[in-house]
Amino acid sequence: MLKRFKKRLKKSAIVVSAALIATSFASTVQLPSVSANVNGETPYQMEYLKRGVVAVNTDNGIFVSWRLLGTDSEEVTFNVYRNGEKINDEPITSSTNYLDEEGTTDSTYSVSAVSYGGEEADKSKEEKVWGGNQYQSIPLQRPEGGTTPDGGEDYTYHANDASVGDLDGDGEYEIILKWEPSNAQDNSRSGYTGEVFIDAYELDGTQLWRIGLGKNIRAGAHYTQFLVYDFDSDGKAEVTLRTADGTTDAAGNVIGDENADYRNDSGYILEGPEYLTVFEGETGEELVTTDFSPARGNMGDWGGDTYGNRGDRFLAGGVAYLDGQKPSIVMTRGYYEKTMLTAYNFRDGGELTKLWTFDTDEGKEEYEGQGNHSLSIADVDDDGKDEIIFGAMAVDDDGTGMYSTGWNHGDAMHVSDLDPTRDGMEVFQVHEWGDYGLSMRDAATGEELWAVPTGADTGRGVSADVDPRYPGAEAWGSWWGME
Ligand SMILES: [Ca+2]
Ligand SMILES: [Ca+2]
Ligand SMILES: [Ca+2]
Ligand SMILES: [Ca+2]
Repeated sequence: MLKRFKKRLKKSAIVVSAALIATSFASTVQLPSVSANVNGETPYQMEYLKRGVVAVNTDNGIFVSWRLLGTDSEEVTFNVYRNGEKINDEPITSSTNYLDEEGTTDSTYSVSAVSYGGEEADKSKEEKVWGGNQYQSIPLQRPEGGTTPDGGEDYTYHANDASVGDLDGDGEYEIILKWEPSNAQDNSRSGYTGEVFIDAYELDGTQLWRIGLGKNIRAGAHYTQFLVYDFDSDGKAEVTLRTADGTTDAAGNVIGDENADYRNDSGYILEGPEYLTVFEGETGEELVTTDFSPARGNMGDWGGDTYGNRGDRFLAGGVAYLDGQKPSIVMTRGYYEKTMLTAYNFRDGGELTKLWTFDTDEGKEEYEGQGNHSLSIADVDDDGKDEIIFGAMAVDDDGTGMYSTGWNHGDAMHVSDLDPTRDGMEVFQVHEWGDYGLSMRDAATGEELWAVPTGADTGRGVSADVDPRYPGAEAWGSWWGME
């Protein structure tokens, strides 16, 4: 199949997109095993989440959907209630949704699970139908705009990246949102930027708090990422990110030197301390701050520039169960050349403990230039501990290099059991330069399964099961400028 695909590529003058690669994949995606949990052998910390019932209006009635929980038995069935009255004749056995053709937008819905012959005592709370549309509008509190110090350029704010977590431990998610100023800059472009803010909201739009990152954190897509997770296992999620002198928590406490201003004449911040702070999710208050790792060091060491185009590219990389039991924090810096990752724990005692740092300058040159703008966390060698799949390379749970394919950086990647006919997981990735534009590999070993040379920056790509005629996932990518 791949050979045929390659042949077709060579013949075509321009392939813009949607090169659907039909593969010999089999069967459907497996749900995580829940039986171990039911038997009391919970292998790792899980989020405590409620059923999450959502009801939306459709042309055919009210569509109700809800969560399957990791603690549900494999035999679990469900009952759906409209205005307090059960509406399903038979228990719902094969899905976590229900279309109520008799429902109206004034109806309310709740769901209960039935396990081991008994209905759970605690039915979900009554949920209203989402408006007349199939989405929920959540009001936000937009920060006031401002003016930059270099000649008075005005800027405004727009909602940017968001994450979710249960900040207050009630089993329902809150939304954590980054506000980006209109003068945010890519690392490659100079210029002062407005301050970056992080907000938290209840799902009804109630604002919980706001953190201001201050003038020593530049605004742009690659400077501020954040993790939201319950890192200390108390049932409530924390928020952690890179901070600097002048960052102000939601209670008004200033981290570091509130008067420091490390911006240079081009608006870049290339000196001054950098911190890693854990904020309490419920209040937005600083819990602990430590020196940020991976540290900046000499900007020139990160590759071919000294203004941070390579050395100031971060990922608040991921939440990884590095010990197989509890979550750890993974932060990264650099991916075009020099590449570093650091893992921390935030656990009992409220301290941030550094576990390890991976540094390509320590004899790992083959890992340089392999990382993506994002990463995936997965237990690819099936030892119960998570690995970090960072673009074309992988780092083991203990911070040692697992492999580097050498196929180079790319913008998009998917890690899953994409080919169920093979043991374990596979990685599909697109690449910006090098031998391949698209590649599929064994996630644990990096072994090439198939790859497609495109001769071009292959900027976008996806792998997912979009066509039931072919088992497993399909994969496709897009690029310009084919020979
Ligand atoms: Ca909550
Ligand atoms: Ca917590
Ligand atoms: Ca593993
Ligand atoms: Ca597989």
